[in-house]
Amino acid sequence: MPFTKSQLDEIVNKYHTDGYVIIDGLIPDELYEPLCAAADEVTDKARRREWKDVRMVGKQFPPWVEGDDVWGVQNIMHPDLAQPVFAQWYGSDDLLDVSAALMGVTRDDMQFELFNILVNPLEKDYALSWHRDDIKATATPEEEEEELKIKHYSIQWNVALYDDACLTAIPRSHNRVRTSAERKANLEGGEMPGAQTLALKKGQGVFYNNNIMHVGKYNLAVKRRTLHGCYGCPPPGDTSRARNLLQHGLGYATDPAFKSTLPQSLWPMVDRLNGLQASMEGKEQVYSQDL
Ligand SMILES: O=C(O)CCC(=O)C(=O)O
Ligand SMILES: [Fe+2]
Repeated sequence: MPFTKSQLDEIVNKYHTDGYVIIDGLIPDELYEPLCAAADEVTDKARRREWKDVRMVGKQFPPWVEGDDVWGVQNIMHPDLAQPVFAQWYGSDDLLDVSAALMGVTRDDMQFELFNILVNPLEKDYALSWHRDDIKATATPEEEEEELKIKHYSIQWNVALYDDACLTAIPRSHNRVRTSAERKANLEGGEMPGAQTLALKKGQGVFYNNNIMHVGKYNLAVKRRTLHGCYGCPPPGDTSRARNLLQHGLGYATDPAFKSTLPQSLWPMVDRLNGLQASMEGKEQVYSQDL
Protein backbone atom coordinates (compact mmCIF):
# COMPACT_ATOMS: atom_id res chain seq x y z
CA MET A 1 0.00 0.00 0.00
CA PRO A 2 1.54 3.33 -0.97
CA PHE A 3 2.59 5.69 1.82
CA THR A 4 0.82 9.04 2.09
CA LYS A 5 2.81 12.27 2.05
CA SER A 6 2.17 12.86 5.77
CA GLN A 7 3.24 9.29 6.65
CA LEU A 8 6.45 9.77 4.70
CA ASP A 9 7.08 13.13 6.39
CA GLU A 10 6.71 11.52 9.80
CA ILE A 11 9.01 8.65 8.83
CA VAL A 12 11.67 11.04 7.52
CA ASN A 13 11.49 13.18 10.67
CA LYS A 14 11.93 10.22 12.96
CA TYR A 15 14.84 8.95 10.91
CA HIS A 16 16.70 12.26 11.02
CA THR A 17 16.02 12.77 14.73
CA ASP A 18 16.77 9.29 16.05
CA GLY A 19 19.12 7.94 13.36
CA TYR A 20 16.65 5.13 12.65
CA VAL A 21 12.96 4.51 12.02
CA ILE A 22 10.89 1.31 12.22
CA ILE A 23 8.24 0.81 9.52
CA ASP A 24 5.47 -1.76 9.12
CA GLY A 25 4.22 -3.57 6.10
CA LEU A 26 7.15 -3.45 3.68
CA ILE A 27 6.65 -6.97 2.40
CA PRO A 28 3.68 -7.38 0.05
CA ASP A 29 1.60 -10.37 1.25
CA GLU A 30 2.15 -12.32 -1.94
CA LEU A 31 5.93 -12.09 -1.58
CA TYR A 32 6.19 -13.12 2.07
CA GLU A 33 6.10 -16.92 1.64
CA PRO A 34 8.30 -16.92 -1.49
CA LEU A 35 10.86 -14.73 0.31
CA CYS A 36 10.91 -17.08 3.32
CA ALA A 37 11.41 -20.09 1.05
CA ALA A 38 14.17 -18.37 -0.93
CA ALA A 39 15.83 -17.23 2.31
CA ASP A 40 15.92 -20.79 3.61
CA GLU A 41 17.34 -22.08 0.35
CA VAL A 42 20.20 -19.60 0.17
CA THR A 43 20.92 -20.04 3.90
CA ASP A 44 21.13 -23.82 3.50
CA LYS A 45 23.42 -23.41 0.49
CA ALA A 46 25.66 -21.05 2.43
CA ARG A 47 25.78 -23.37 5.43
CA ARG A 48 26.73 -26.25 3.14
CA ARG A 49 29.33 -23.93 1.49
CA GLU A 50 27.69 -24.37 -1.89
CA TRP A 51 27.57 -20.57 -1.80
CA LYS A 52 30.88 -19.09 -0.71
CA ASP A 53 30.00 -15.40 -0.44
CA VAL A 54 29.13 -15.47 3.25
CA ARG A 55 29.79 -13.69 6.54
CA MET A 56 31.62 -15.99 8.87
CA VAL A 57 31.33 -16.00 12.65
CA GLY A 58 34.44 -14.35 14.09
CA LYS A 59 34.72 -11.67 11.38
CA GLN A 60 32.67 -8.51 11.59
CA PHE A 61 33.51 -6.66 8.37
CA PRO A 62 34.69 -7.51 4.86
CA PRO A 63 36.84 -9.00 3.48
CA TRP A 64 35.11 -12.17 4.67
CA VAL A 65 37.25 -15.23 5.36
CA GLU A 66 36.75 -18.97 5.69
CA GLY A 67 35.34 -20.18 9.02
CA ASP A 68 32.97 -22.64 10.64
CA ASP A 69 29.63 -20.92 10.98
CA VAL A 70 27.65 -18.44 8.88
CA TRP A 71 25.95 -15.26 10.14
CA GLY A 72 25.09 -13.75 6.77
CA VAL A 73 24.65 -14.65 3.10
CA GLN A 74 25.97 -12.04 0.68
CA ASN A 75 24.78 -10.90 -2.73
CA ILE A 76 21.51 -12.83 -2.69
CA MET A 77 20.41 -11.34 -6.04
CA HIS A 78 23.40 -13.00 -7.75
CA PRO A 79 22.12 -14.93 -10.78
CA ASP A 80 23.96 -18.09 -9.66
CA LEU A 81 21.61 -18.29 -6.67
CA ALA A 82 18.61 -18.19 -9.03
CA GLN A 83 16.14 -16.62 -6.57
CA PRO A 84 14.42 -13.88 -8.61
CA VAL A 85 12.03 -13.07 -5.76
CA PHE A 86 14.84 -11.19 -4.02
CA ALA A 87 15.22 -8.74 -6.92
CA GLN A 88 11.45 -8.54 -7.29
CA TRP A 89 11.21 -7.33 -3.70
CA TYR A 90 14.35 -5.15 -3.89
CA GLY A 91 12.58 -3.38 -6.78
CA SER A 92 9.18 -3.17 -5.04
CA ASP A 93 7.37 0.17 -4.87
CA ASP A 94 6.93 0.73 -1.14
CA LEU A 95 10.54 -0.13 -0.36
CA LEU A 96 11.81 2.16 -3.12
CA ASP A 97 9.41 4.99 -2.21
CA VAL A 98 10.29 5.01 1.45
CA SER A 99 14.02 4.72 0.71
CA ALA A 100 13.88 7.63 -1.76
CA ALA A 101 12.04 9.76 0.81
CA LEU A 102 14.60 8.95 3.51
CA MET A 103 17.44 9.97 1.19
CA GLY A 104 15.54 13.10 0.15
CA VAL A 105 15.63 12.22 -3.56
CA THR A 106 13.28 10.85 -6.21
CA ARG A 107 13.35 7.25 -7.38
CA ASP A 108 15.10 8.40 -10.56
CA ASP A 109 18.17 9.32 -8.48
CA MET A 110 18.56 5.95 -6.81
CA GLN A 111 21.44 3.52 -7.19
CA PHE A 112 21.32 -0.29 -7.00
CA GLU A 113 23.54 -1.42 -4.14
CA LEU A 114 23.80 -4.28 -1.65
CA PHE A 115 21.38 -7.01 -0.72
CA ASN A 116 22.30 -9.69 1.81
CA ILE A 117 20.49 -11.78 4.38
CA LEU A 118 21.44 -12.03 8.04
CA VAL A 119 20.89 -15.44 9.66
CA ASN A 120 21.32 -17.07 13.06
CA PRO A 121 24.54 -19.01 13.61
CA LEU A 122 24.16 -22.75 14.26
CA GLU A 123 27.05 -23.58 16.53
CA LYS A 124 27.21 -20.92 19.21
CA ASP A 125 25.81 -17.50 20.04
CA TYR A 126 27.76 -14.68 18.45
CA ALA A 127 28.05 -10.93 18.95
CA LEU A 128 29.68 -8.18 16.94
CA SER A 129 31.37 -5.34 18.79
CA TRP A 130 29.85 -1.85 18.98
CA HIS A 131 30.56 0.10 15.82
CA ARG A 132 29.61 2.66 13.23
CA ASP A 133 29.81 1.03 9.79
CA ASP A 134 32.02 3.65 8.19
CA ILE A 135 34.05 5.09 11.10
CA LYS A 136 36.61 3.06 12.99
CA ALA A 137 36.00 2.58 16.74
CA THR A 138 39.58 3.73 17.34
CA ALA A 139 38.95 7.15 15.70
CA THR A 140 39.86 10.08 17.93
CA PRO A 141 37.02 12.45 18.85
CA GLU A 142 38.41 14.93 16.29
CA GLU A 143 38.51 12.30 13.53
CA GLU A 144 35.05 11.12 14.52
CA GLU A 145 33.70 14.66 14.29
CA GLU A 146 35.20 15.14 10.82
CA GLU A 147 33.98 11.77 9.54
CA LEU A 148 30.48 12.32 10.88
CA LYS A 149 30.21 15.37 8.62
CA ILE A 150 30.64 13.26 5.48
CA LYS A 151 27.38 12.85 3.58
CA HIS A 152 26.85 9.24 2.61
CA TYR A 153 24.15 9.37 -0.05
CA SER A 154 22.68 6.06 1.04
CA ILE A 155 20.01 4.34 3.08
CA GLN A 156 20.43 1.01 4.85
CA TRP A 157 17.73 -1.30 6.16
CA ASN A 158 16.98 -4.57 7.94
CA VAL A 159 13.59 -6.10 7.12
CA ALA A 160 12.69 -9.12 9.25
CA LEU A 161 11.06 -12.25 7.86
CA TYR A 162 10.78 -13.50 11.48
CA ASP A 163 10.72 -11.56 14.76
CA ASP A 164 14.23 -10.20 15.24
CA ALA A 165 15.79 -8.64 18.35
CA CYS A 166 19.42 -8.88 17.22
CA LEU A 167 20.14 -5.22 16.51
CA THR A 168 20.81 -2.81 19.37
CA ALA A 169 21.69 0.85 18.88
CA ILE A 170 22.14 4.11 20.75
CA PRO A 171 19.29 6.30 19.44
CA ARG A 172 20.42 9.77 18.27
CA SER A 173 24.11 8.79 18.16
CA HIS A 174 24.28 8.99 14.35
CA ASN A 175 25.37 12.63 14.18
CA ARG A 176 27.43 13.21 17.31
CA VAL A 177 30.78 12.15 18.71
CA ARG A 178 30.69 9.38 21.34
CA THR A 179 30.58 10.58 24.95
CA SER A 180 33.60 9.55 27.00
CA ALA A 181 31.52 6.81 28.69
CA GLU A 182 30.42 5.46 25.28
CA ARG A 183 33.94 5.61 23.92
CA LYS A 184 35.26 3.72 26.96
CA ALA A 185 32.54 1.04 26.68
CA ASN A 186 33.21 0.82 22.94
CA LEU A 187 36.96 0.32 23.28
CA GLU A 188 37.15 -1.53 26.59
CA GLY A 189 33.81 -3.38 26.79
CA GLY A 190 31.20 -3.24 29.54
CA GLU A 191 27.70 -1.80 29.66
CA MET A 192 26.93 0.67 26.85
CA PRO A 193 24.91 3.63 28.20
CA GLY A 194 21.70 4.39 26.33
CA ALA A 195 21.67 1.14 24.35
CA GLN A 196 18.24 0.15 23.05
CA THR A 197 17.23 -3.01 21.21
CA LEU A 198 15.56 -2.18 17.90
CA ALA A 199 13.23 -5.17 18.02
CA LEU A 200 11.35 -5.99 14.83
CA LYS A 201 8.18 -8.02 14.44
CA LYS A 202 8.00 -10.17 11.36
CA GLY A 203 7.49 -7.96 8.31
CA GLN A 204 8.80 -4.82 10.02
CA GLY A 205 11.85 -2.99 8.80
CA VAL A 206 14.31 -0.67 10.45
CA PHE A 207 15.95 1.97 8.28
CA TYR A 208 19.09 3.32 9.90
CA ASN A 209 21.94 5.67 9.38
CA ASN A 210 24.78 3.14 9.37
CA ASN A 211 26.93 5.50 11.39
CA ILE A 212 24.56 5.21 14.35
CA MET A 213 26.40 3.40 17.18
CA HIS A 214 25.11 -0.17 16.92
CA VAL A 215 25.84 -3.81 17.60
CA GLY A 216 24.47 -7.20 16.51
CA LYS A 217 23.93 -10.08 18.96
CA TYR A 218 22.99 -13.46 17.57
CA ASN A 219 21.22 -16.25 19.42
CA LEU A 220 21.65 -19.62 17.77
CA ALA A 221 18.29 -20.82 19.12
CA VAL A 222 16.20 -18.12 17.38
CA LYS A 223 15.67 -18.42 13.65
CA ARG A 224 16.83 -15.24 11.94
CA ARG A 225 16.22 -14.46 8.29
CA THR A 226 16.51 -10.71 7.99
CA LEU A 227 16.79 -8.96 4.67
CA HIS A 228 19.66 -6.50 4.92
CA GLY A 229 20.59 -4.08 2.22
CA CYS A 230 20.95 -0.55 1.01
CA TYR A 231 20.40 1.86 -1.86
CA GLY A 232 22.42 4.92 -2.79
CA CYS A 233 21.78 8.28 -4.38
CA PRO A 234 25.19 9.75 -5.23
CA PRO A 235 25.12 12.96 -7.24
CA PRO A 236 26.54 12.55 -10.79
CA GLY A 237 30.32 12.03 -10.66
CA ASP A 238 30.43 11.43 -6.89
CA THR A 239 32.35 8.19 -6.17
CA SER A 240 32.25 8.31 -2.38
CA ARG A 241 29.94 5.27 -2.18
CA ALA A 242 32.71 3.11 -3.66
CA ARG A 243 34.50 2.70 -0.34
CA ASN A 244 31.45 1.30 1.42
CA LEU A 245 30.16 -0.71 -1.55
CA LEU A 246 32.84 -2.25 -3.64
CA GLN A 247 34.39 -4.10 -0.72
CA HIS A 248 31.30 -6.33 -0.93
CA GLY A 249 31.96 -7.51 -4.51
CA LEU A 250 29.30 -6.24 -6.90
CA GLY A 251 31.07 -7.36 -10.09
CA TYR A 252 28.15 -9.66 -10.93
CA ALA A 253 25.94 -6.65 -11.61
CA THR A 254 28.05 -5.69 -14.64
CA ASP A 255 27.03 -8.80 -16.57
CA PRO A 256 24.43 -7.65 -19.15
CA ALA A 257 22.60 -10.96 -18.68
CA PHE A 258 22.05 -10.00 -15.05
CA LYS A 259 20.09 -6.88 -15.90
CA SER A 260 17.69 -8.86 -18.04
CA THR A 261 16.69 -10.93 -14.99
CA LEU A 262 15.63 -7.84 -13.04
CA PRO A 263 12.37 -5.91 -12.86
CA GLN A 264 12.56 -2.82 -15.06
CA SER A 265 12.26 -0.56 -12.01
CA LEU A 266 15.83 -1.56 -11.24
CA TRP A 267 17.45 -1.05 -14.66
CA PRO A 268 18.44 2.62 -14.33
CA MET A 269 19.60 1.91 -10.80
CA VAL A 270 21.91 -0.88 -11.99
CA ASP A 271 23.25 1.37 -14.77
CA ARG A 272 24.18 3.94 -12.13
CA LEU A 273 26.03 1.34 -10.03
CA ASN A 274 27.85 0.03 -13.07
CA GLY A 275 28.90 3.56 -14.01
CA LEU A 276 30.43 3.87 -10.56
CA GLN A 277 32.15 0.48 -10.87
CA ALA A 278 33.58 1.42 -14.28
CA SER A 279 34.93 4.70 -12.95
CA MET A 280 36.70 2.87 -10.08
CA GLU A 281 38.30 0.18 -12.27
CA GLY A 282 42.01 -0.30 -11.58
CA LYS A 283 41.91 1.80 -8.43
CA GLU A 284 43.02 0.30 -5.15
CA GLN A 285 40.25 -1.13 -2.97
CA VAL A 286 39.98 0.60 0.40
CA TYR A 287 38.10 -1.07 3.25
CA SER A 288 36.09 0.95 5.78
CA GLN A 289 37.22 -1.14 8.74
CA ASP A 290 40.02 -3.48 9.77
CA LEU A 291 38.18 -5.82 12.13
O1 LIG B 1 22.97 -7.93 12.46
C1 LIG B 1 22.62 -6.76 12.31
O2 LIG B 1 21.44 -6.43 12.29
C2 LIG B 1 23.64 -5.67 12.18
C3 LIG B 1 24.81 -6.06 11.34
C4 LIG B 1 25.81 -4.96 11.26
O3 LIG B 1 25.89 -4.13 12.11
C5 LIG B 1 26.72 -4.87 10.11
O4 LIG B 1 26.61 -5.70 9.22
O5 LIG B 1 27.55 -3.94 10.09
FE1 LIG C 1 26.97 -2.43 11.27
